[in-house]
Order: sequence, then structure tokens, then C-alpha cells
Amino acid sequence: MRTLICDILGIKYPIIQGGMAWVANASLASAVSNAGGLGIIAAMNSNASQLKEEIDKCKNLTDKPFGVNIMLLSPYKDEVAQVVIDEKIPVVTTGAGNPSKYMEAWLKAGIKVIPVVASTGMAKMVERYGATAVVAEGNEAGGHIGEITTLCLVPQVCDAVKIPVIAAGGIGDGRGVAAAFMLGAVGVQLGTKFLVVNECTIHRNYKERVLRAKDIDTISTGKRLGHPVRALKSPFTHEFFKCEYNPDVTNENLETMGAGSLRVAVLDGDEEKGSFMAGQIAGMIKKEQPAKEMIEELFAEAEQVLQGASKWVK
Ligand code: TUI
Repeated sequence: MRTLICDILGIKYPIIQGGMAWVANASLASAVSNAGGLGIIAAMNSNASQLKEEIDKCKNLTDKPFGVNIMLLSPYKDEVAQVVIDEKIPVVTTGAGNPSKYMEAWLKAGIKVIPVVASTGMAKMVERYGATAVVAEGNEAGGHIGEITTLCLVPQVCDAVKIPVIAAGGIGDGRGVAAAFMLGAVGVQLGTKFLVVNECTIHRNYKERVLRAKDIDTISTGKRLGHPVRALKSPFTHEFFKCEYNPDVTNENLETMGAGSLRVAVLDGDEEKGSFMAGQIAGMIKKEQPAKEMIEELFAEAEQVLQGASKWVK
């Protein structure tokens, strides 16, 4: 199942691991890269020295390429944008905003830039700025999300740009990978599925919550703040949802409520205060396994599905 994106990124399988804040560390990223995908370290709200430390760890754990995700709502985005240049990181993905301000410097440094977008407009803009590829992420995804579903977004982005498109949001098994290819994507980005691989170091409670989740167990909150977030339903999302629809609660109060909620989910497994971000595919995730086994199974299944597709054509 080699595609164009494998050659561009120097990887065996056309899969990128999502740059999940607090989750995507050196342990997870190196495991994914060692398995033949593209592992990603999330810069999230790290400052330059914290990010550099994680990059150093990852370099010690793999000799394969790995990338860094720059989250554009981060207060440290300027300094971490420079770290990826200094550290000669081969691939940068971005999320939660418009990366155009940094793209010229990254591209000049030889970095391949793959912005995560949630609309055709943003896809076209980053293409104009020289993006190597785009990740088109649908509303089924976990964390910060756009409005449009993967099924509608991916083909529209494929029609809108000439650069390769990687599909994300709602992909959790080989059927999803096969469907993404049928929509025109040349690769996939998965996040939620990586939450339960052995090398993912999140709190046990987080993994258990994903493994127990049913199809309708996620909810999107925070639309009022302009950055909706999908997470597993919990006491935290229940309270947040109530406040979001209460006109007496200010946006500032809402922001304060959300701040730090992902960190306590990931590090402390706090069932009351934690925001357990996950995509709608959580309901399909039932087993823990090494990243390598997961990726190999994913593509073996996708291949099988695609080989069987000719039965639909007479
Ligand atoms: O970025 C993500 N997922 C994330 S970021 C994150 S950290 C966070 N925590 C709490 C609140 C907000 C963020 C958790 N999960 N996915 C990629 C993604 N990017 N999804 C949607 C977008 C996006 C949205 C707007 C990309 C560009 C964009 O442009 C808006 C504009 O015009 O600037």
C-alpha cells in the first residue's frame, strides 16, 4: 500500500500519527516511526527548551524520520517554530489555525510542511504558500475540530488543490483507510486509535475510557468560543456544555474552565475535571496492542477491503 506520500516522507506505510497535545510525545512518535509510519511530537503549549528535550529523546529512540506538530493557538508558537528549523526536523504539521506566517522560513529550511485544515479555503491558501501536502480533518476527529465531516471534506479538498491530501477524522480501521483512498486521499492521519497503543503513555483511566466508549459517547463543546473541541462525555463536558448555553457565564469564565482540562485527563486520569479528547471512532476501539501491530493490521485490512471492491462493479 505504498502511495505518493510514502516517497515524499520516506516512510513505509501512508500513515501519520496525529499531533495530539500532551499525548504525542517521544515514546509514541518513535514507536510510530519505527513501525513505518510518520510519528509526530506535539509542541502544543511547550516552550522551546521543553520541545527540544522531547525531540532529543525521540532522536535517541528512532533513526527514522519523525515530525513535529505546531499548535497555532500556543503562546509559544514563535519560539517552537524556530526550534523545528534548528533541530532539522524533516516534517512539520500544524493545527488549530493559519500557519502561513511561518511557512516561508520552514520551506526555506527544507522542511516539508503539512498543515491540518478543516476547509477548502484554508487548503487553497496553504497550497499557495507552498505546502507539501494537507491533512483534511473532518468533524469526527477528536480535539479541536471544524464543521464538515470527513466524507464531505476530503473529496472537496482533493478537488480544490493539486498537492497530496491526507484524510483524518473518523478513521479507525482498514475500512476507513480504504474509504479515504476512494475519496481521493493518498494517506491517512489517525489520532484516537493511537491513544490505546502500548507505547502511548497517557493515564490508564484515559485508555479505559476510550476502550469502553460507545458510538455516541463523544460530544463537541466550545463552539461559542470559536474553537469547538470533541471529547468523551464526562462530568467535565456536562458542566462545560451547561455553562456554554448559560448567558450569565462569560467567555472568559468558559476559557478558564477549559484551561488545563486535557492535561489533567492525560497525566492524572482525573475523571471529574479531565477533558478526555477523542474522536467519534472511539466506539470501535476495543484492543490495546503495539503500534507496529496496529499499523500492520490496519493496512492488511485496507488491502483486503480494496481487493474485494471489484465485486461491486459488473
Ligand atoms: O488542532 C487540531 N486539534 C487539536 S488542537 C488542540 S489544543 C486545544 N485545546 C483546547 C482548545 C483549542 C485547542 C486539541 N486538538 N486539529 C487540527 C485542526 N485544525 N482542526 C481544525 C483546525 C483548523 C481550524 C481553523 C485549522 C485552521 C483553521 O483556520 C482558522 C483560521 O482561519 O485561522
